[in-house]
Amino acid sequence: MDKPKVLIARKTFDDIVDRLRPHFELECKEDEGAWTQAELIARLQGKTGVYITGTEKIDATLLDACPQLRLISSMAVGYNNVDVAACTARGVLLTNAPDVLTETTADFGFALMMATARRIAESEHFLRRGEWKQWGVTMFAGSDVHGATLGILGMGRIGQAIAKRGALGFGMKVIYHNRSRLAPELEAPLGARWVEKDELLQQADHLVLVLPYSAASHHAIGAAELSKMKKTATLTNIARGGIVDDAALARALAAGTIAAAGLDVFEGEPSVHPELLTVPNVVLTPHIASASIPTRRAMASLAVDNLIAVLTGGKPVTPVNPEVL
Ligand code: 8YV
Repeated sequence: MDKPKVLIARKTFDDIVDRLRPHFELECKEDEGAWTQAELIARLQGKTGVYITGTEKIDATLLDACPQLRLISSMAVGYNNVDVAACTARGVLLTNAPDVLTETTADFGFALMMATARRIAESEHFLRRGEWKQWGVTMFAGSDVHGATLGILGMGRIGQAIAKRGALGFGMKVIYHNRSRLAPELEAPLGARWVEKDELLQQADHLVLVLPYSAASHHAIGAAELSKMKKTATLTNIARGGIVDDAALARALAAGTIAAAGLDVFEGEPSVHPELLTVPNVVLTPHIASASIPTRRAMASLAVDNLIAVLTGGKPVTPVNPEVL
């Protein structure tokens, strides 16, 4: 019997991909970067499974053009690039990669928040430009992280891991807003308190966004929300572009509505709003929060586990829409 055909739509770790070879006939993207949508659809012809990242767009048009596709295995935890309802309607299973990236992503979120509060990138650029002629008492003086109020919008696994770092490592007071409250036994060790969104905006010294992107979270932080924050506050977004209105944020940073921002994700990335590139009080990174080698390997490995399990007749490890099974 012919082996099922699987497309590896993004270059990934060769030794991990090799685990698929005994089971499947593979076609692999050989270079970095993504195929165009038309090319992705062309390559998917005849494929039963596909390995994707958080950037490939899987929509009804693609699914209708690839009727033999049964499994979409993503190495990302977030899946706003996939139309899950369209998958489910066509009996296509989606699997994602939760848990394996939680701690690494929380490390990065905390690092980005600290870099933002302590003006690390801004001062480094100043030094590289050769502008450091003398030391000054308030030169690049920022705000403290230890003992400050950490606000978290979206208190899932990554939000809780950031709260743990703040509360236990830096003596921060933790407040959060989420659709549902954490169980008391999860709140207690962090001293975390659920608050309304407005209170979160008003009280946080450092606000970190860790909520999934959806129509409901589109522009959850815009001009109105930014105007409720403290002038000394920082905003860190490691969640998804589109949760923040980047144009409004650039204006708020220029006007001093808030002190600074750290952004790992952008609306329409890899494009970045041009005004964000010109304001000094923002730290910009190219969507790398989960980018440690061990974690990227674990994410790839989980995606491969899902492909092998599902397409050899087993149970998915981390299904998003198990109702199709
Ligand atoms: C990924 C992410 O690096 O997992 C996610 O949702 O945003 C990142 O960890 C990216 O999507 C690549 O798949």
